[in-house]
Amino acid sequence: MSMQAKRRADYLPPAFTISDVKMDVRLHPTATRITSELQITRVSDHSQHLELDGDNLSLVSIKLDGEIFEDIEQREDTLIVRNVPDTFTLTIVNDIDPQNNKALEGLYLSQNTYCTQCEAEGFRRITYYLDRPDVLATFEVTLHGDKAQYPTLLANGNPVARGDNDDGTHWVTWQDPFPKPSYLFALVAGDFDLLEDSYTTTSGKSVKLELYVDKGKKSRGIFALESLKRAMKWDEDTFGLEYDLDIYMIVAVDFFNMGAMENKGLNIFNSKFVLADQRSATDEDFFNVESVIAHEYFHNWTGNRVTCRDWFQLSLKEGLTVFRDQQFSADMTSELSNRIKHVRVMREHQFAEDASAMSHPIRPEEVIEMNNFYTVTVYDKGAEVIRMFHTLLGEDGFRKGMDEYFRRHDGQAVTCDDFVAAMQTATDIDLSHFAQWYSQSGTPVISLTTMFDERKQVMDITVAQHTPPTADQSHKVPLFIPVAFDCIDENGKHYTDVDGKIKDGVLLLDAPSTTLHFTGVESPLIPVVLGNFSAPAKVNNNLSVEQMLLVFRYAKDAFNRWDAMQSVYNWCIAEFEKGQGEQIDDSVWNALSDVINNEADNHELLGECLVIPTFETLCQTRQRVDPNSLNSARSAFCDAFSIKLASVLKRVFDSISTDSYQYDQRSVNARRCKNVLLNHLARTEHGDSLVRQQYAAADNMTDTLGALKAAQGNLPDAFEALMQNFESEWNVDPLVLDKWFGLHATTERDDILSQLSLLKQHPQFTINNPNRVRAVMGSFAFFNTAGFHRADGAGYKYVTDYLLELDAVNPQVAARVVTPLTQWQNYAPAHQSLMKAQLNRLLGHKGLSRDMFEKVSKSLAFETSGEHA
Ligand code: B3K
Ligand code: ZN
Repeated sequence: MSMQAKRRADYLPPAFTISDVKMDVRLHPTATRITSELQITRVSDHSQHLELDGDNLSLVSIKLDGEIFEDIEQREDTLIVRNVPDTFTLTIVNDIDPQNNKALEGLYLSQNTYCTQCEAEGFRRITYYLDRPDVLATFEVTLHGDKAQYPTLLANGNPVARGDNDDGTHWVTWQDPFPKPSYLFALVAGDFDLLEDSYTTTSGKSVKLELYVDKGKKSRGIFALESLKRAMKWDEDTFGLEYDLDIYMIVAVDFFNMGAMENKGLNIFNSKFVLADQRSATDEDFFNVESVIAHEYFHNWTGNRVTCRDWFQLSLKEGLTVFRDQQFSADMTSELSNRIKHVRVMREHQFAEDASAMSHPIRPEEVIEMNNFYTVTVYDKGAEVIRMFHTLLGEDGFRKGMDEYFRRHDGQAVTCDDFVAAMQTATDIDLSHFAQWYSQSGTPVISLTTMFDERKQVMDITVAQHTPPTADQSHKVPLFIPVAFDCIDENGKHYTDVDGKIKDGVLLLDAPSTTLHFTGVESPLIPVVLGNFSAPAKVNNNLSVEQMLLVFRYAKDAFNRWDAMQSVYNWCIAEFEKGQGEQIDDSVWNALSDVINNEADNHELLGECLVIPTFETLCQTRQRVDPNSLNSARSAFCDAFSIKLASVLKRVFDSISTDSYQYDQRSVNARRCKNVLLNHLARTEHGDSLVRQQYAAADNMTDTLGALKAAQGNLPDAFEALMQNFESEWNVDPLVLDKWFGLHATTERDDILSQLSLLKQHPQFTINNPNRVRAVMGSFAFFNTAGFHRADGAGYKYVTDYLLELDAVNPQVAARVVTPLTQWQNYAPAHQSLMKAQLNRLLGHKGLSRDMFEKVSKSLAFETSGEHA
């Protein structure tokens, strides 16, 4: 197994290409036979041999233009076919073992369903191929399988023929007329319930919609199918993009490494992102189903019709498609809560990635294992970069740019530079400086300094940017940053600068710093920056807590208002860290009480504003954190908050009536607000009865889970009793039971490690199912601060022991769960050495996967200087 890094700079076009593929697949649990007939043409002028990728395949035979061909050499990951002509047909027969494929890449058999996952480099585990995204071919696939066991046989494209054999098997042939890279290949065989529907595009084309779910789960698929139709309509209305095949299929499976996969015409989904009904799914689950369904659908244009030239360009399709799904979700639900959701992801996870050894630009330069680069940076920061294009070009300019992108590149495999060029040509706006966002990693910090001259009534505000060095890049350049900029005085009057550097509320910062001048100023102005999170940056604004509260009161931008409250909480928690929590002035508590009173009817904003920043978010504004003292300070603040504000919290809680369950934005906001309030009230004398009442009365999973979360950590007896009740109700339904696994794994208790061991012995737990592993070990490592960061290091060791086991089964999932351990640089020296000791154990392990090797070795090689984030 090669541990060598590949570099973006070393890209070479392929020496051969494949135009058409004819595949025949005879399904068998341990010996599935693949016959693939490839039409190959030499595209370079030199006389290279043909080198095909292949991984874990048993080669049976190989023919060139129908004749047995023996001038070949099998190496570890490649098959070299020597002295081939310029154009020829290669017929390869090989066997694979789906049943023992626990890594869930390539073709695997789980719970009596065959399915595939080929992105990024899984097709080479099915057959020998040029497994790279810049080789595009049409596919015709014939599947053969036992008819009783696998009545459904699916592949990409349209079904063109089918038949039965005498031996109890049947076969179906599928044709996909759109040339595609191998990573979009898919097949499925199983026995499902089917939901059927249809959709007529604006231009009148009728598309069959099919959703395949586990037997008995049909009613839980209805929402996903409705979401799909909304996404199809939205993409036509917003971008003029229609679906292209006659049929669109989605299959939900229980064993899946990620959320879902956009295979052409045949999406495969983790059932977590398909199945939802009122009883079993929370409002958040419904939201996620709709957004993932849309995301995969939107890939049909941004990803499939126009694909990536090489994997370094991943953000070309992912950043853009995440942006598209975010815009869709905002239109379907609410702009504000969507924006806050995404900013939380950026602050909790992406900023942490930037500060870690895995730091990389949205277009990475160097990769050992591609699966490690499906990151919050490529996806979420990538989407923020597209959002900045949208800000710079405006709605119409952005649409023109997208039209130009499709006009130029439909049917091609292209680069991020091609995308920028299309945007630039269509709008005639120079994007060359802006494009540095593709190559520079790290989180820029925007700092504000003010100078007020009371006599002249003028004020200067200097806005400076600085990007601290990152693990992968020590030298940084100033970026082109759209900084939404507002300015208020203590009476809430808004000001703009005299030179007009702020245009339409946005300052385009393209230099290390710039100074804005304000006149007619009677009292110091308060800068209100980065409205709607106009750029993926941190802000150093040095506001006093009084000023933050004024921002909440007067800012026009709702995001800024929410953010101001987050800063107030951050400031309060810092006081508790210093041991001065008790001294927080009554005026602050009174102001918080006013906020709650005044916004009592605005359930959306209040619900968001009452969420105290998470431990992970707080870490991003602190250095060398002692996890236990920060966690305790946060908790002490939460106690003080709920006790001091108990009566107003209770009054607003009582004022929110939630009628019988509806999934619409008004009810979602009300439930959300109510559950956030319950969480605070759980720390008060009302806690026990309120939580038990809500659990008993709940007619939906949002309120059930809301009650459990409120009880967790605050009301141990109620928690224990309600969790038992929940388990007996949902024991038969592992997807729902994952919520219960996750709650147990994130509960702070002294015996948490023995609790984890019990969870791992639970009849529904299996190391082979990524959802279960994420629910137990992922939740613990990512979110159980007290348990994972135990001062004796036992939490780190527990996770490491498990990772050693998991890595041998499913390296991709193991390499995800190891992330918190690799972020040792966030913590105090004592924790750093305990964490590194476990990373060293991992690195010393014989047979460590490439996935783990890359993350662990980078993390251990990372030397931090004071300046690193
Ligand atoms: N493109 C897939 C992700 C594939 C991950 C491979 N390890 C899902 C998505 O982003 O839509
Ligand atoms: Zn995607």
